[in-house]
Amino acid sequence: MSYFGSVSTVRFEGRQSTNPLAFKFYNPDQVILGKSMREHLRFAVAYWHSFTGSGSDPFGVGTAIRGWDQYTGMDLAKARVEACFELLNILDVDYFAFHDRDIAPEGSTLQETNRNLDAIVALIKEHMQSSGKKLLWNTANMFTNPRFVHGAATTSNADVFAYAAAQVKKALEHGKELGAENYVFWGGREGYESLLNTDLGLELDNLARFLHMAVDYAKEIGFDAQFLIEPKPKEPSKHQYDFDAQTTLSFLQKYNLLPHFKLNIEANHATLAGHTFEHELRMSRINGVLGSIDANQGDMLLGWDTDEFPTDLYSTTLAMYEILLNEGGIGRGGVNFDAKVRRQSFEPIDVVHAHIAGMDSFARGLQVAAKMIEDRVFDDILDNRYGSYKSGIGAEIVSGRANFKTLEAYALQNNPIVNTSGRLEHIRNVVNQYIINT
Ligand code: XUL
Ligand code: CO
Repeated sequence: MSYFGSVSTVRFEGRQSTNPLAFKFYNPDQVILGKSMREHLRFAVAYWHSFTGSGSDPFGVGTAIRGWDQYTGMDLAKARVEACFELLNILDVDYFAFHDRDIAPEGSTLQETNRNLDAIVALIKEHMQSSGKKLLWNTANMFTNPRFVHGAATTSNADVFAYAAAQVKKALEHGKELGAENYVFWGGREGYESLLNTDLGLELDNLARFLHMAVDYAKEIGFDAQFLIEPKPKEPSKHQYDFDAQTTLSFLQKYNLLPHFKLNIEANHATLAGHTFEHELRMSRINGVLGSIDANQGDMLLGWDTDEFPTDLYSTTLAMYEILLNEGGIGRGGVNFDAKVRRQSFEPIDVVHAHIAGMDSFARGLQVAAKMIEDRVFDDILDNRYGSYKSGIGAEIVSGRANFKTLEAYALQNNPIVNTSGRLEHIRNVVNQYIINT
């Protein structure tokens, strides 16, 4: 059974190609700064958008035409596995990512739910073994079921906390079984609506307790995936606890969780937090916690998480710049397309086009960012701009020799102060030139 028609594997044809089913920039074997594009980018397909999502929105039912929708229950779950591995082959993508509830239906008890999951995990494992495809990360969906109405690890109901723990325990076991390279925590319901009925301190302490238990259990069963937290400021919760990279860093630090976690930075979550994608990536990078990315883009005219496939070259270039400068690059992480086709793009082939667009946009971003690094574009800009710290009073400050008295003595005789231009418009011009000419 073919779910994507007679599409053969998408290949690199170069920037002049007019074949809609070819890569124009993503050439998996092209070596850039000592590593192939495939190794730099480690693309992943997101199960929930490409195989479980239907194109529904709050005002309308799903529009997506998907061959697997002829099935229900476990047959549907099995058909989705087939579809997933078919798409990975078509795109020549090595990785995928899923939530437990994406891959198998919930039963009427936790026992039955776990049995369903075990069966599909076994099927996925067979497909992974025969295809060589790998699991970038798995996670537990603790936001869809009504039991999580008050949260999961931050719920007001201890019975729900226990259920969530059982769910993550199982997910960690499945992650180990499938050799997941990372494990993600995204807390859609870990937040609150109103302080009028919320014990903020207890909820945050419980979240930390929960994460420590997960760390301990992974260690106990020998699951050595990198743990990732995926910050998001809002939606579905009004105030989400993992608001952005900086907030999450201070939470991890306060609760002694920093050694065990890195961050999974998502572009649209960054913009919802009032930041750029590159801000969140830089904040993570300079603090040594940039672990992986969820690649998508938001719509600046809309205030919610639209999860569009990334096509903005300016953003992918600056994102790849951060990843290239990150120690070890993307490391065990990857570029996971947490992105969905628009509701009007309802044919299966649209999913293929969407991934080609995203992959080419990141490949192009990688090429441009690498060239800017080779040419030391931003190094020179920063060396110039912060040159005053290289000698004299600036060198005293950064070496720790200065204090308020020595600085006052300096300031009293240093008159007038001279500032130089930041040259921002010129710099934007240079970035545009690199995007166009590289
Ligand atoms: C939601 C989101 C999630 C996480 C995994 O905005 O990004 O799909 O990536 O739970
Ligand atoms: Co995400």
